Amino acid sequence: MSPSLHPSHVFLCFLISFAFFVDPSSQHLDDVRKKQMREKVREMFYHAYDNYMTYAFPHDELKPLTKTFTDSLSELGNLKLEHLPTDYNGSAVTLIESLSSLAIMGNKTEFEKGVLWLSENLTFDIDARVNLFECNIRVLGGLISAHLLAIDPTNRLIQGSYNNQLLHLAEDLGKRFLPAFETPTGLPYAWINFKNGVMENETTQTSTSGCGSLILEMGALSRLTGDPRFESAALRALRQLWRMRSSLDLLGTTLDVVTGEWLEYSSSIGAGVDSFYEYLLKAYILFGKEDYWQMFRSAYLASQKYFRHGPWYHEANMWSGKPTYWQLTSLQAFWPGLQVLVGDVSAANSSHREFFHVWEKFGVLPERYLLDHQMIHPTEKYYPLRPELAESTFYLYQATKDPWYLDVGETMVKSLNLYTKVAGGFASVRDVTTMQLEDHQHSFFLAETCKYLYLLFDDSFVAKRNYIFTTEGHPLQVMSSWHEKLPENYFSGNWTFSKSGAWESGASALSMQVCPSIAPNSRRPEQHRESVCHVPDKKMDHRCWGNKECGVDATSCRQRSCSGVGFCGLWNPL
Ligand code: DMJ
Repeated sequence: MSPSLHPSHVFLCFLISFAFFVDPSSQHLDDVRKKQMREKVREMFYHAYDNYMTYAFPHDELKPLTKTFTDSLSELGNLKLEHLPTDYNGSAVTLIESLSSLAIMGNKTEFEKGVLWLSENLTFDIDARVNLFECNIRVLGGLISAHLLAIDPTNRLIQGSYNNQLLHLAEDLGKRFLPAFETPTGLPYAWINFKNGVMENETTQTSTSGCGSLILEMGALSRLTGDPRFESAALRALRQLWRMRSSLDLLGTTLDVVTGEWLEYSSSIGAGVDSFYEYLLKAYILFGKEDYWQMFRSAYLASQKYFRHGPWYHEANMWSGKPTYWQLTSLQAFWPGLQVLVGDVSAANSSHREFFHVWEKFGVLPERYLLDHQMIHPTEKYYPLRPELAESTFYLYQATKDPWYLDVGETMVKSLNLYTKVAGGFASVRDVTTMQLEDHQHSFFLAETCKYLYLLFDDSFVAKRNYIFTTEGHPLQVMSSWHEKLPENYFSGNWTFSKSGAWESGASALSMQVCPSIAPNSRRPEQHRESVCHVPDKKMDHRCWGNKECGVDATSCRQRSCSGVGFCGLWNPL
């Protein structure tokens, strides 16, 4: 068994304290509900998957309204039609993205069929210009993760023989990425042509996440193939990016890969930067290098200092730290999930609640919401079936086992079915104020949105093994052989120390003492830890006859009471 710092282990710290309050009858109700919800999510996944396979495969993504396909994905930004050979049939991106979800849902037949098809048909020897970041997280990540799942004997996903075909494809793809890194700075071009490398007059502009979120996939590829070039290229780029930070430990959003100059100074945890933070922490978990932790620690502390405003995160100028834009973006909703991984559950909970309020207000999460005007952005009103809120809900439920997160998941499943399900799959929402739809089912709906909702209601997959999930939701197993050195310490203050060398079979973050302290923070007594105090109401619908049937509020830790009309709530004045 490999040692790990897997999320579900970090979560154990919280489960232990919460377990004392769980009433067996409500536990049973939760279990029944979880099974029902899991089946609803499974249906959603197959509705999206089957329609893709029927109407779009082997092209990249499904257009669910017209039941056609697209290879010129606006998000993937790749495979512009004018660059495609006439016999081009797509790279089956949605199939690649679905493999790990199929594995998690236990569909061995479809997983094996997909692997075989890709082994025999997928080729990258095409004259196509692709976005490096998108291709890395979707295609390279999808292939590597599926390869790891295929060779894991506990899953028994492949009945016949498997000869590392997915790894060979991944290696071929990785080699095609390498020319992008041949710049004076080592920062990769955002676009690369599979066949011809970097094209003439290619744009030199890229984003922080574009060159700072490659290390998981490329690092894993190096570990699996023994070819160090992939990891070295990604690491060199990451180090260069980190050198370019301001004295406040902030990074801008866009930059020039040739001159190494920042083009956009506004800094945030959202679009253009998001997965840069995510990959620092996850690279540390996967590869155990102290470097990653040091970078993450500084970057995380700076984000809390300069972006955080109560539960919200605004943008700030990387040089001055002064706020720039007061906006909530849908992509930011991954942040609470990341905070759970570092053990900052209380902060995660309060931000997550705000994101969910916005979801409830509109029915889904709009792309951009103006915090200073409390209104939706006039042009970015869309919801392209993004996964981030589901992702954070899954992490928070793992951390707390608070059934409230199951309610959140249920609400999301209902909204997705109500507003976005059509006969031909699931369609993106063009305008959340009218719920007008758009003819696009992004592959991340299968790779992430459905996966995280499924895992929320059935986490048996993560209970078996220690995984981290890439930014595209593809699981990578945490293995001791990939670790170089264990960390000696974490955040000072409310973080405890790990005992080096304490890895053992089934070792967890709890047994290694790397969890944040669960005792109330004596220096900041006003900060309550959500769910350490939480006692659910007796009835799931919160109805009551008397105060005894009401629990303790998860966020404020205040005793709830029964109102005159029979509902538990925070009715007593402070
Ligand atoms: C996904 O492709 C990845 O999660 C990426 O990091 C940014 N967001 C999209 C889905 O919203």
